[in-house]
Amino acid sequence: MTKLNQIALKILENGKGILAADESTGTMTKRFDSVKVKSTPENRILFRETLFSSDGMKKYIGGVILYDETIKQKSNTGKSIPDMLLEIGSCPGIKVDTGAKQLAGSLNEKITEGLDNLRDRLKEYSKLGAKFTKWRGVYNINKDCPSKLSISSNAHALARYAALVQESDMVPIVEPEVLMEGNHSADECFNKTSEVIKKCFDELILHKVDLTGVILKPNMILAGINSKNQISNDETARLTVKCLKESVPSEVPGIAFLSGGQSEIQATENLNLINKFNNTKFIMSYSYGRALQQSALKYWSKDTKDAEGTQKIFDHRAKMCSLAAQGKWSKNLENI
Ligand code: 5MM
Repeated sequence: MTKLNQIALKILENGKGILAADESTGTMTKRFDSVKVKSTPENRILFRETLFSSDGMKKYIGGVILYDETIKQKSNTGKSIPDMLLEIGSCPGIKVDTGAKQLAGSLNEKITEGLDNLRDRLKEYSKLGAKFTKWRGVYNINKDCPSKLSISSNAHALARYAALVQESDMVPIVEPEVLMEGNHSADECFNKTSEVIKKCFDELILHKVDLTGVILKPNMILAGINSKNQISNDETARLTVKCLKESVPSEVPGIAFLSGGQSEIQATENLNLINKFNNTKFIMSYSYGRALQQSALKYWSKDTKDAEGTQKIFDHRAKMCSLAAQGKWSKNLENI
């Protein structure tokens, strides 16, 4: 077992998953605006530290994806955030892409940037304590998209990123997110997601990335949010497992889904069903942002000093996700 494979397994084994707390300042400001909290560096670390110091972190969160601002902040005990996480047995990770920009030559599609100086930035993050990283490519579905150009250029960027990350002895999370926006069918989501993931692995292999030291962070297979033909959670789970079984090389140790705008309960229920139908060797867990934090953020915004109450809500959500990652969740467990 390589060191990178060990890190990937430590993050995802035993029903643990990932907390995606890597919202850029712009996204965090939108989240705070929605609950009427001022988005300042102090408030951002206060909310995040409230989650990071909860009981549930030790039991259910194997890794936290941080944002550049957060990895350099200190906890109120004076410890660095990575040290605080390492102490409770959770791996600190870092988002290293610099965002999705307009892809030249495309019909309004995006290419994720951040390769410039990446090798040096990775050295710095590794010194700060990061054990893994994240890079997200985004794809829309409509009659012309995602185009071959967007599929191929994002896969190329993801592979170059992943190769550099492994060179720095960290585990790359490869996140190709096919968005839920639109009126496409679940079949179209299945076909496009399969094409996107296969292309990513073609490029990862070309760039000699060690697949045993990679975590894939994909979307689930869903109909577009504006589609009249929504599918059941059962169908989502079956199609998602089928897609990943056919598109992901067997060496990959783990898959950690994004929630992508699903409600907390839907993201939990779908993950649970995915694990019930999982006939692969992949660990199937979570790397949720909104589906782990939404209720906690709402509660916290009413009284930002009530750490205990906020943590109770976060711990419950994390426990439900962890049960779902083992196929042991059921709706009646939601009543606290
Ligand atoms: C947590 O949000 C992440 C960062 O987004 P921005 O760069 O736009 O601020 C995002 O990449 C996230 O990690 C994934 O999309 C998964 O989050 P969700 O909320 O979809 O589970």
